[in-house]
Amino acid sequence: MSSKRLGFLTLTLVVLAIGSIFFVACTRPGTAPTASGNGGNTPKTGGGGGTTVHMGSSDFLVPTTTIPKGSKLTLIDDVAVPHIIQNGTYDANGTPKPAKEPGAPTVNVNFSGSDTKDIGPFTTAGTFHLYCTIHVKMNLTVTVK
Ligand SMILES: [Cu+2]
Repeated sequence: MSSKRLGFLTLTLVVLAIGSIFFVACTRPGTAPTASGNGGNTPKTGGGGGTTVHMGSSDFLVPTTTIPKGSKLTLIDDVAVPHIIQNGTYDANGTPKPAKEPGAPTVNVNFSGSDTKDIGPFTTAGTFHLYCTIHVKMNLTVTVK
């Protein structure tokens, strides 16, 4: 009878182990690194123009974001990796195409790593492309409404 009890205990441990694996697997990709303590990468829009986009070691954590006309966009470098963000985009082949759309703010911002900077304000409605001149295919599309 003690072996039956042991079996139950083992089963319980296995279920707990599998459960925790699922928990980790499910929570990990969506929430991104929260080491910065900044509450994830979900773009937030608020009265103060507080839309944020996080950057990883070689990418924007979201490829697109939408902000209200007249507001700024806050870029947050989550890691100790530099980025140089300018107007333009990489094409499908990874070729950099510097370009500033009509109505786009001039963007030329250096991140030295683990820092946060505002760009804009974006005063014209439209779709604007930003890229990192260091990291190939590090593109961000900003839609201003
Ligand atoms: Cu970069």
